Amino acid sequence: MTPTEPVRVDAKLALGWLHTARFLTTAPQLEHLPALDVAEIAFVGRSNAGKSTCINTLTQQNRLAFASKTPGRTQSINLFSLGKQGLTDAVLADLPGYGYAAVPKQAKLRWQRVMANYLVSRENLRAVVLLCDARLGLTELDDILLEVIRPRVEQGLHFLVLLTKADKLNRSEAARALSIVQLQAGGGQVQMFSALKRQGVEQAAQTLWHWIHPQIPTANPAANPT
Ligand SMILES: Nc1nc2c(ncn2[C@@H]2O[C@H](COP(=O)(O)OP(=O)(O)O)[C@@H](O)[C@H]2O)c(=O)[nH]1
Ligand SMILES: [Mg+2]
Repeated sequence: MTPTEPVRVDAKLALGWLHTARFLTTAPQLEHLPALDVAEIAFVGRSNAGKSTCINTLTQQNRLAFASKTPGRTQSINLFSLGKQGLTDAVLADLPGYGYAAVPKQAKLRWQRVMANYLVSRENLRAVVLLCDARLGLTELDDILLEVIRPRVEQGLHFLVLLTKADKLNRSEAARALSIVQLQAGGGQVQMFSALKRQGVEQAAQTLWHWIHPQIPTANPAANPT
Protein backbone atom coordinates (compact mmCIF):
# COMPACT_ATOMS: atom_id res chain seq x y z
CA MET A 1 0.00 0.00 0.00
CA THR A 2 2.96 2.35 -0.46
CA PRO A 3 3.11 4.95 -3.24
CA THR A 4 5.81 2.84 -4.88
CA GLU A 5 3.21 0.17 -5.69
CA PRO A 6 0.38 2.18 -7.23
CA VAL A 7 -0.55 -0.34 -9.90
CA ARG A 8 -1.01 -3.19 -7.46
CA VAL A 9 -3.25 -1.17 -5.17
CA ASP A 10 -5.36 -0.09 -8.09
CA ALA A 11 -5.60 -3.62 -9.51
CA LYS A 12 -6.72 -4.91 -6.13
CA LEU A 13 -9.60 -2.46 -6.14
CA ALA A 14 -10.57 -3.41 -9.69
CA LEU A 15 -10.33 -7.15 -9.05
CA GLY A 16 -12.27 -6.82 -5.80
CA TRP A 17 -15.02 -5.08 -7.68
CA LEU A 18 -15.06 -7.72 -10.46
CA HIS A 19 -15.17 -10.46 -7.85
CA THR A 20 -18.62 -9.23 -6.78
CA ALA A 21 -20.06 -10.55 -10.06
CA ARG A 22 -23.25 -12.54 -9.58
CA PHE A 23 -25.68 -14.05 -12.03
CA LEU A 24 -28.49 -11.65 -12.91
CA THR A 25 -30.42 -13.26 -15.74
CA THR A 26 -30.19 -15.15 -18.99
CA ALA A 27 -31.98 -14.18 -22.18
CA PRO A 28 -32.51 -16.71 -24.98
CA GLN A 29 -33.24 -13.80 -27.29
CA LEU A 30 -32.59 -10.10 -27.47
CA GLU A 31 -36.19 -9.14 -26.74
CA HIS A 32 -35.97 -11.03 -23.46
CA LEU A 33 -33.15 -8.85 -22.18
CA PRO A 34 -34.42 -6.57 -19.43
CA ALA A 35 -34.01 -2.84 -20.00
CA LEU A 36 -31.43 -1.63 -17.49
CA ASP A 37 -30.24 1.77 -16.33
CA VAL A 38 -26.86 0.53 -15.23
CA ALA A 39 -23.83 0.54 -17.55
CA GLU A 40 -23.26 -2.68 -19.46
CA ILE A 41 -19.94 -4.18 -20.58
CA ALA A 42 -20.35 -6.74 -23.36
CA PHE A 43 -17.92 -9.62 -23.93
CA VAL A 44 -17.88 -10.76 -27.53
CA GLY A 45 -15.74 -13.00 -29.70
CA ARG A 46 -15.56 -16.12 -31.79
CA SER A 47 -16.47 -19.42 -30.21
CA ASN A 48 -13.48 -20.89 -28.43
CA ALA A 49 -11.71 -17.51 -28.21
CA GLY A 50 -11.55 -17.94 -24.43
CA LYS A 51 -14.45 -15.69 -23.46
CA SER A 52 -15.88 -17.81 -20.65
CA THR A 53 -12.42 -18.45 -19.26
CA CYS A 54 -11.67 -14.73 -19.37
CA ILE A 55 -14.88 -13.80 -17.52
CA ASN A 56 -14.17 -16.45 -14.90
CA THR A 57 -10.59 -15.21 -14.52
CA LEU A 58 -11.50 -11.54 -14.25
CA THR A 59 -14.25 -12.26 -11.71
CA GLN A 60 -12.14 -14.91 -9.95
CA GLN A 61 -15.09 -17.26 -10.05
CA ASN A 62 -14.48 -20.58 -11.69
CA ARG A 63 -18.03 -21.37 -12.64
CA LEU A 64 -19.59 -18.00 -13.36
CA ALA A 65 -19.48 -18.23 -17.13
CA PHE A 66 -19.69 -21.76 -18.42
CA ALA A 67 -16.32 -22.66 -19.99
CA SER A 68 -16.61 -25.57 -22.32
CA LYS A 69 -14.39 -27.71 -24.51
CA THR A 70 -17.31 -27.85 -26.95
CA PRO A 71 -17.41 -24.57 -28.85
CA GLY A 72 -20.67 -23.09 -30.06
CA ARG A 73 -22.58 -24.19 -27.01
CA THR A 74 -23.62 -20.92 -25.39
CA GLN A 75 -26.56 -19.58 -27.34
CA SER A 76 -28.04 -17.09 -24.94
CA ILE A 77 -27.03 -13.75 -23.48
CA ASN A 78 -26.08 -14.02 -19.82
CA LEU A 79 -25.97 -11.00 -17.56
CA PHE A 80 -23.93 -10.68 -14.37
CA SER A 81 -24.29 -7.84 -11.87
CA LEU A 82 -21.28 -6.05 -10.43
CA GLY A 83 -21.06 -3.84 -7.37
CA LYS A 84 -20.11 -3.80 -3.75
CA GLN A 85 -22.56 -4.11 -0.84
CA GLY A 86 -25.17 -5.53 -3.20
CA LEU A 87 -25.41 -2.26 -5.11
CA THR A 88 -25.22 -2.85 -8.84
CA ASP A 89 -23.06 -0.30 -10.63
CA ALA A 90 -22.43 -2.26 -13.81
CA VAL A 91 -23.48 -5.38 -15.65
CA LEU A 92 -21.35 -7.82 -17.63
CA ALA A 93 -23.02 -9.31 -20.69
CA ASP A 94 -21.69 -12.62 -21.98
CA LEU A 95 -22.75 -12.78 -25.62
CA PRO A 96 -22.88 -15.95 -27.68
CA GLY A 97 -19.71 -16.79 -29.55
CA TYR A 98 -19.81 -16.62 -33.32
CA GLY A 99 -18.16 -18.34 -36.24
CA TYR A 100 -18.30 -21.92 -35.05
CA ALA A 101 -18.29 -24.02 -38.22
CA ALA A 102 -20.62 -26.78 -37.04
CA VAL A 103 -23.52 -24.45 -36.27
CA PRO A 104 -26.19 -24.69 -39.00
CA LYS A 105 -26.17 -21.74 -41.37
CA GLN A 106 -29.62 -20.50 -40.37
CA ALA A 107 -28.67 -20.42 -36.70
CA LYS A 108 -25.44 -18.65 -37.60
CA LEU A 109 -27.20 -15.94 -39.55
CA ARG A 110 -29.76 -15.54 -36.81
CA TRP A 111 -27.08 -15.01 -34.23
CA GLN A 112 -25.14 -12.58 -36.35
CA ARG A 113 -28.33 -10.55 -36.61
CA VAL A 114 -28.95 -10.76 -32.86
CA MET A 115 -25.39 -9.65 -32.13
CA ALA A 116 -25.56 -6.73 -34.53
CA ASN A 117 -28.94 -5.69 -33.10
CA TYR A 118 -27.64 -5.86 -29.59
CA LEU A 119 -24.50 -3.86 -30.33
CA VAL A 120 -26.39 -1.19 -32.23
CA SER A 121 -29.46 -0.83 -30.06
CA ARG A 122 -28.60 -1.75 -26.47
CA GLU A 123 -29.06 1.61 -24.79
CA ASN A 124 -27.06 1.04 -21.62
CA LEU A 125 -24.10 -0.49 -23.51
CA ARG A 126 -21.05 1.39 -22.25
CA ALA A 127 -18.18 -0.81 -23.39
CA VAL A 128 -17.25 -3.79 -25.54
CA VAL A 129 -14.49 -6.30 -24.83
CA LEU A 130 -13.60 -8.20 -27.98
CA LEU A 131 -11.68 -11.41 -27.38
CA CYS A 132 -9.67 -13.10 -30.03
CA ASP A 133 -7.16 -15.91 -30.03
CA ALA A 134 -3.73 -14.27 -30.22
CA ARG A 135 -2.63 -16.94 -32.71
CA LEU A 136 -5.46 -16.07 -35.11
CA GLY A 137 -5.68 -12.31 -34.66
CA LEU A 138 -8.79 -10.53 -35.88
CA THR A 139 -10.78 -12.66 -38.28
CA GLU A 140 -13.37 -11.61 -40.83
CA LEU A 141 -16.22 -11.90 -38.33
CA ASP A 142 -14.32 -9.80 -35.79
CA ASP A 143 -13.86 -7.15 -38.48
CA ILE A 144 -17.59 -7.13 -39.18
CA LEU A 145 -18.21 -6.63 -35.49
CA LEU A 146 -15.75 -3.73 -35.40
CA GLU A 147 -17.59 -2.14 -38.30
CA VAL A 148 -20.91 -2.57 -36.49
CA ILE A 149 -19.73 -0.80 -33.35
CA ARG A 150 -17.59 1.86 -35.05
CA PRO A 151 -20.29 4.58 -34.99
CA ARG A 152 -20.86 3.98 -31.30
CA VAL A 153 -17.12 3.98 -30.55
CA GLU A 154 -16.97 7.38 -32.22
CA GLN A 155 -19.70 8.49 -29.82
CA GLY A 156 -17.76 7.32 -26.78
CA LEU A 157 -18.39 3.59 -26.47
CA HIS A 158 -15.34 2.11 -24.76
CA PHE A 159 -13.60 -0.69 -26.54
CA LEU A 160 -10.84 -3.18 -25.69
CA VAL A 161 -9.37 -6.07 -27.66
CA LEU A 162 -7.96 -8.90 -25.58
CA LEU A 163 -5.58 -11.21 -27.44
CA THR A 164 -6.24 -14.40 -25.53
CA LYS A 165 -4.14 -17.52 -24.89
CA ALA A 166 -1.03 -15.32 -24.98
CA ASP A 167 0.84 -18.21 -23.32
CA LYS A 168 0.79 -19.96 -26.72
CA LEU A 169 3.03 -17.30 -28.26
CA ASN A 170 6.67 -16.46 -27.66
CA ARG A 171 7.77 -12.87 -27.08
CA SER A 172 8.35 -11.90 -30.69
CA GLU A 173 5.16 -13.58 -31.90
CA ALA A 174 3.24 -11.71 -29.20
CA ALA A 175 4.78 -8.36 -30.15
CA ARG A 176 3.93 -9.01 -33.77
CA ALA A 177 0.33 -10.04 -33.04
CA LEU A 178 -0.13 -6.98 -30.85
CA SER A 179 1.09 -4.51 -33.44
CA ILE A 180 -0.97 -6.05 -36.25
CA VAL A 181 -4.17 -5.99 -34.22
CA GLN A 182 -3.44 -2.47 -33.00
CA LEU A 183 -3.39 -1.36 -36.63
CA GLN A 184 -6.57 -3.31 -37.43
CA ALA A 185 -8.36 -1.90 -34.40
CA GLY A 186 -7.72 1.62 -35.63
CA GLY A 187 -5.90 2.87 -32.58
CA GLY A 188 -8.27 1.21 -30.12
CA GLN A 189 -6.97 -0.36 -26.93
CA VAL A 190 -5.38 -3.79 -27.41
CA GLN A 191 -3.56 -6.01 -24.92
CA MET A 192 -2.32 -9.56 -24.49
CA PHE A 193 -4.21 -11.83 -22.08
CA SER A 194 -3.59 -15.28 -20.68
CA ALA A 195 -5.87 -16.88 -18.15
CA LEU A 196 -3.41 -19.75 -17.85
CA LYS A 197 -0.40 -17.59 -16.99
CA ARG A 198 -2.46 -14.77 -15.48
CA GLN A 199 -0.95 -12.35 -17.93
CA GLY A 200 -2.77 -9.06 -18.49
CA VAL A 201 -5.45 -9.88 -15.92
CA GLU A 202 -4.77 -6.87 -13.68
CA GLN A 203 -4.42 -4.54 -16.63
CA ALA A 204 -7.76 -5.65 -18.10
CA ALA A 205 -9.47 -5.42 -14.70
CA GLN A 206 -8.19 -1.87 -14.25
CA THR A 207 -9.43 -0.85 -17.68
CA LEU A 208 -12.94 -2.15 -16.93
CA TRP A 209 -12.95 -0.49 -13.53
CA HIS A 210 -11.97 2.89 -14.95
CA TRP A 211 -14.64 2.69 -17.63
CA ILE A 212 -17.30 2.47 -14.95
CA HIS A 213 -15.66 4.70 -12.32
CA PRO A 214 -14.01 7.48 -14.34
CA GLN A 215 -14.65 9.99 -11.57
CA ILE A 216 -12.57 8.13 -9.02
CA PRO A 217 -8.92 9.21 -9.21
CA THR A 218 -6.48 6.44 -9.87
CA ALA A 219 -3.05 5.73 -8.52
CA ASN A 220 -2.10 4.40 -11.95
CA PRO A 221 -1.62 7.34 -14.37
CA ALA A 222 -1.24 5.01 -17.35
CA ALA A 223 -4.74 3.63 -16.89
CA ASN A 224 -6.42 7.01 -16.52
CA PRO A 225 -4.68 9.77 -18.43
CA THR A 226 -5.85 13.25 -17.49
N1 LIG B 1 -3.58 -22.07 -23.24
C1 LIG B 1 -4.68 -21.40 -22.91
N2 LIG B 1 -5.89 -21.92 -23.19
C2 LIG B 1 -6.98 -21.20 -22.86
C3 LIG B 1 -6.88 -19.93 -22.25
N3 LIG B 1 -8.13 -19.44 -22.09
C4 LIG B 1 -8.97 -20.39 -22.57
N4 LIG B 1 -8.30 -21.46 -23.03
C5 LIG B 1 -8.86 -22.70 -23.60
O1 LIG B 1 -9.56 -22.42 -24.80
C6 LIG B 1 -10.74 -23.22 -24.91
C7 LIG B 1 -11.95 -22.34 -25.10
O2 LIG B 1 -12.15 -21.55 -23.93
P1 LIG B 1 -13.59 -20.97 -23.54
O3 LIG B 1 -13.38 -20.03 -22.41
O4 LIG B 1 -14.59 -22.05 -23.35
O5 LIG B 1 -13.93 -20.17 -24.89
P2 LIG B 1 -15.29 -19.47 -25.35
O6 LIG B 1 -15.94 -20.41 -26.31
O7 LIG B 1 -14.84 -18.22 -26.05
O8 LIG B 1 -16.12 -19.18 -24.14
C8 LIG B 1 -10.80 -24.05 -23.65
O9 LIG B 1 -10.25 -25.33 -23.92
C9 LIG B 1 -9.92 -23.30 -22.68
O10 LIG B 1 -9.32 -24.13 -21.72
C10 LIG B 1 -5.57 -19.41 -21.97
O11 LIG B 1 -5.36 -18.31 -21.43
N5 LIG B 1 -4.51 -20.19 -22.31
MG1 LIG C 1 -18.04 -19.80 -23.65
